[in-house]
Amino acid sequence: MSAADISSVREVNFDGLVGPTHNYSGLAVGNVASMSHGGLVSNPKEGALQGLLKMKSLMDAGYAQGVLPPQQRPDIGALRDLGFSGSNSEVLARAALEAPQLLRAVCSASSMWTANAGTITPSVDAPDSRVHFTPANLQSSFHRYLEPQTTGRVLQAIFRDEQHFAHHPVLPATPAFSDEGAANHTRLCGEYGEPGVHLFVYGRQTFGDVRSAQREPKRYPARQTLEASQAVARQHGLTEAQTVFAQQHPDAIDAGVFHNDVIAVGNGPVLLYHEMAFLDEEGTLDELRAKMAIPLIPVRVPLEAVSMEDAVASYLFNSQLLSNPDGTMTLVVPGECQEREAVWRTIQDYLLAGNNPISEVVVKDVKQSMRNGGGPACLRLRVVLTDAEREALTGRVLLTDALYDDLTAWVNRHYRDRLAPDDLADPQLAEESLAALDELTRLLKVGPVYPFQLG
Ligand code: SUG
Repeated sequence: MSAADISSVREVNFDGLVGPTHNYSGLAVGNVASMSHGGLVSNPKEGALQGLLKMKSLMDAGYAQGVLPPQQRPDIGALRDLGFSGSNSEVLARAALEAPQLLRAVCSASSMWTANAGTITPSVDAPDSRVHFTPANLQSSFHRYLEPQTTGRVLQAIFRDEQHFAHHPVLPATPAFSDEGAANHTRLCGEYGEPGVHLFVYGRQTFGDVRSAQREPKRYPARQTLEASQAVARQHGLTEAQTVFAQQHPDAIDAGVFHNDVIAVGNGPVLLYHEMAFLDEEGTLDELRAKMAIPLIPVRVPLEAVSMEDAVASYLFNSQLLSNPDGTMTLVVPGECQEREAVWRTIQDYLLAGNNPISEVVVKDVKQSMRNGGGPACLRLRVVLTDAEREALTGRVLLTDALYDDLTAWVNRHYRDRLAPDDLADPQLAEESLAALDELTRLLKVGPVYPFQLG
C-alpha cells in the first residue's frame, strides 16, 4: 500500500441498534448486571435513543460511524422448532404459560452488542487482501445462539462485494468451538493501514493433554475456547507471526468478566488492561512485543487502583478507545464510571495524567444497555476499511445527519417506552416489531435479511 492508501484506512465502528423488544430477563449467566437486573421494566425507546446519541456524538467528533440492524424478535420460529404450534398468538401464549424462560430468551434484544457479532480481519492483514468475516456462534447461551444466522445475512448484505469482502461459516455450535466474536479479539498496530498483530483471548481449552492441568473458572462459564480462536485465525489466513493467543484469568471470569472486553481494550499500539486480565500477563505482553512491528504501549491498571468489583460494575475497560489523527486517543466511558470514586480517580489521575496517548475522556449514557451488561465497547463492531472498501459497502449504513434523523424518527414512531417481562407474550408487540424492522430494512437499503422477509 502507498502512503496515501495507508492514511485512507479508517476504523469504522458499527453500532448495533437496540431492538424494540429490549428487556430485562436476567438471561446471561456470569454477567453480573444481567443477572441482577432480571425482572426490571425496560425502556426500549430510551435504549435505542441512547445508542443513537452515542453514535451521533462520535460521528460529530469526526469518527467514522456505521450502524447494524437488530434481529427479528420474538423469534417465534425458534419456539416452533421447540414444539410450540398454532397461530403466532397461540405459540406466544403457550410458551408464556409452559416455558416462560424460553419466551424470554426468544425476545432478547442481545444482537445490540455487535462486539459479539463476529470477528473481522482487515484486508491489510489477510493473504488475499480482502476483509474477512466470521459470525460468532454464541453457542454458550440459548438466547444468543439464535443470532448468528441473521448476523451472517446482515454482514453479507452490507459487505456484499466479493472483490473486497470474504465471509466464512460460523464455527460448529458446540462447546469445543464456543465463539463470542470480537469481544475476545484485539488488533494492535501502528497506522490502521499497517500490518497488525491479533490478540485472541480465550477462557478455556478443550482438546489436548493440557486439559487436566488447565486452570479454569469455578463459578461462571468460560465462553471462548482456544480452539475457536485458532479456527477463526485459520479461516482468515492469519499466520503464527500475526497472532497471539492468551488465556483470560479464570479469577476474572469468576468475578463477572465474561468477555475479555470487560477487562481490556486495545487500539493502535495501546493496550489498556487490568492486572487481572490475563493468566500470564508478562508472557502475553512479551509475545505481543516480539510480534509487533512498532513498540507496544501497555497501560496497566493495578488491582489496588481498581478492584474487580469496581471494574465489573463501572465497565471502565468496556470503554471505546478511539484514535485521533494527531496520535492522541479518546476514551469513551459509560456514565457508571463517574459513580465509582476509585474508577473516576483512576481515570483522572492515572489514565489522563499518565504517560500514555489517552488525552481525553468522554462520558456516555448507555444505561439501558448497561443494565444487561453491555457498555460502549459491547455496542460496536470495529471494521477497519480502506477508502475503496468503504465505497464498496451496500446499503445506507454509514451514519450521516440525515440517517440519524431518520433512525431517531423511526424509533420514536415504533418503540414502546415500557416493557415488563409479562409484556413479552403480547402478540401486538411481535407485530409492532415486525412492522418496525420491515421499515428499517428499507430505510437502511440492505434488502431482505429477516426470516419473515425471506418467506
Ligand atoms: O452476552 N447480555 C450480553 C452482554 C454482551 C456484552 N458484550 C460484550 N461484552 N462485548 C451477554 O451476556 C443479557 C440478556 C439479554 O439482554 O437478554 C445479555 O445477553
